[in-house]
Amino acid sequence: MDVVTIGETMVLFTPESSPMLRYSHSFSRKFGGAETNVAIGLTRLGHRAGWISRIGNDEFGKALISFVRGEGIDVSQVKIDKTAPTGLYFKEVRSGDQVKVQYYRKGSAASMLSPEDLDERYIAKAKYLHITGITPALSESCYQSILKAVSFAKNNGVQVVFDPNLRKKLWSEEEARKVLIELSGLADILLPGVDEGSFMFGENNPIKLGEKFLQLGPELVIIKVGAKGAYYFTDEGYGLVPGFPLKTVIDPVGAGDGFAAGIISGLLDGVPIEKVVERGNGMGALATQVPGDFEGLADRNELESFMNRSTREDI
Ligand code: KDG
Repeated sequence: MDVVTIGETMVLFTPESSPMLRYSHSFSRKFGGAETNVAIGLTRLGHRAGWISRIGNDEFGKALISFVRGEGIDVSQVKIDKTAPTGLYFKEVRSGDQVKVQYYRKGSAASMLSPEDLDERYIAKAKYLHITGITPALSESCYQSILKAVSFAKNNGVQVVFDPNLRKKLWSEEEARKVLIELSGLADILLPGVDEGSFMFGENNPIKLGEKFLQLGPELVIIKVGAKGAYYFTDEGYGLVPGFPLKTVIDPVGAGDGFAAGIISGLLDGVPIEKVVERGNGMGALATQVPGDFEGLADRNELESFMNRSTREDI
């Protein structure tokens, strides 16, 4: 196993007969969840990924697990919760940058995940443990599960990759800030957006943020600055890797997950840091070109040909 991830995947409905949730009377059924989006990106790039979660003992749970399994992800650590339902969410994208999401996930099966669900031997087999700030927001037992998974990773020399993925709809700002800073300090590799950094520290300058994050403990910090690309920071210095210019953004949801998949893939392949970040930028950019949270994630050939184009404006 290359990467193990933990979190909730939901059934996603997007409006069909009107772009607005309020007026649409028909919906497409899809799936979405930051952690499986990352796992899908990784399997498309040829890596092996496993997912830890709970799903409901319902039709949506069955559809969801078949789908994730079909993407080549190991689902042996996904438990079926007998009492709680699979979470749902609805997403409206009016134009590339105007997105509204409505969750129906309170008390969901995934929010029942508890530390007893985790098998240390399973996490120990991975090279990276990927976690996000969404899972600890779901419930106290999810928060405890994340702490436990991190301690299993640390006991076994598995590197922890943390993407803060701030979701203000899920918890209070105070709680979010406290836990996101705590988990940033436990990570080996940290992937915040500049907006998340400013939420955590009240600082908008990416260079100053990079220094603050490094002081918390991670050995590699990569700060996303939207279309401009991303800055990387290590003890040896920092640099900006420019993003790929795009003519349009069709659906920005999942771009950060594509980015994370590209970064972890580059690290697994041992390429130089600039190439790691470039791969993250490429996967993140491609995720925005197709409706859906992960549908645009590329395989290696698609990614290579996108990154090697002399002009990328024509995508
Ligand atoms: O990063 C994309 C995710 O936000 C999306 O797939 C759904 O996991 C999700 C969430 O909690 O919003």
